[in-house]
Amino acid sequence: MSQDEKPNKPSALHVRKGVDGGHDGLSGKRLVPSDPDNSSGESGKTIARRRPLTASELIEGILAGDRVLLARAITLIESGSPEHQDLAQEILTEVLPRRVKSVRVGITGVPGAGKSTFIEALGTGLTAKGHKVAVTAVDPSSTLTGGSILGDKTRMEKLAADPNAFIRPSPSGGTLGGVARKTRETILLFEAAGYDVILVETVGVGQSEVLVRSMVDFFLVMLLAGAGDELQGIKKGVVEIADAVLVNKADGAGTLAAQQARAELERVLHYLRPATDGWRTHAFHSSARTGEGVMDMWSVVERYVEITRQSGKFDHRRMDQERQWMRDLVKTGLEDLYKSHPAVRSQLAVLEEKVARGDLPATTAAKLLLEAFLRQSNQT
Ligand SMILES: Nc1nc2c(ncn2[C@@H]2O[C@H](COP(=O)(O)OP(=O)(O)O)[C@@H](O)[C@H]2O)c(=O)[nH]1
Ligand SMILES: [Mg+2]
Repeated sequence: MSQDEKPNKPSALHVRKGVDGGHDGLSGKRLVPSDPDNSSGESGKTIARRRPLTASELIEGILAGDRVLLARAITLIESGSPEHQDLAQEILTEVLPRRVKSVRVGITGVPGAGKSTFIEALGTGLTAKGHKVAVTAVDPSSTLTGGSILGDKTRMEKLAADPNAFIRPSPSGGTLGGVARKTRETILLFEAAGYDVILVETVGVGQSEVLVRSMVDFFLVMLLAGAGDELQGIKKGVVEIADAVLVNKADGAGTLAAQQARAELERVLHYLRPATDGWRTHAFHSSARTGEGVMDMWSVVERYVEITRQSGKFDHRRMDQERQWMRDLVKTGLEDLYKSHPAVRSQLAVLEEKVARGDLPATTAAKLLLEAFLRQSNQT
């Protein structure tokens, strides 16, 4: 984890070293003695730090909005240890029905589009309106590098110091699917801790966008004018999964170009099938730097939520997302079992080779492998 937290930044980062020494999104190990959101009473002191907490202590803490305990529970979710996983599942099961109603917004765009700056402006605007805002990210590069660049707090200094905001950088390590699993579960904990607006940032590189789309209610695609970026977004199909398209950096010398790009996108969107039934995707422009257009974007989200809640689409999508997620987990689990199965492993390479050479029909080989898998699975 290569976070560049300065040790003496304003306090309220509220995140601390994880229970297993794993990362919790920050390299700073400083505790925050006067955590304004903290109701556990002991969290500012070191006692809570090392002692493994029980599930019920964590559950109570999360439900009470204790940020320190929330951070620790997220660390459990991110941990690879089966023991931590069990504890995390116990916590999730317990808090699941006790979450607040939230709006989950995914925000994508190429690096440099201004996502973090936008989230800073939006997030502070929302906490000023009385919302509790949680921010996290899905960073596909973190699966390779083990470090996360998204959701870092360098561009979100005000928000990071806001007692009604909670920023958790992208989980790292493992497959993109693994990162997505952690992010999904983290979102559930955010909601249990009372965060009613969840912002999920991701970069525009294909697969991660589809993943984030599958865990949010509203999907915002940020584009830049010029650089053919608006066309890029269209070509990649990302605009097709957007509930709104936002041309950022509409300020100074960029104002006109942004307005033109917006108009151009609006024309294109007219011909696309909207990502959400009963909702028309429109293009907007903003300046995350000056704040212009940022809260207008939120009004669009609010309108969207109102319309889709009324039509039932909002709840339906959430239910579909949960179902689909479970199916994906089962599928991945089965695949893992299959691949690690001794009988399968002993034959796989040979059969694949035969199939590749045309010595054996793929169907026959697949049947043989599945039979080998089932035969021995049943014995154990
Ligand atoms: N002029 C201008 N610059 C911006 C705006 N939003 C972000 N930037 C700048 O663009 C760069 C990248 O912003 P960042 O938020 O880190 O983009 P991200 O990679 O999409 O998260 C930074 O230097 C920002 O200050 C904007 O609305 N107008
Ligand atoms: Mg960023």
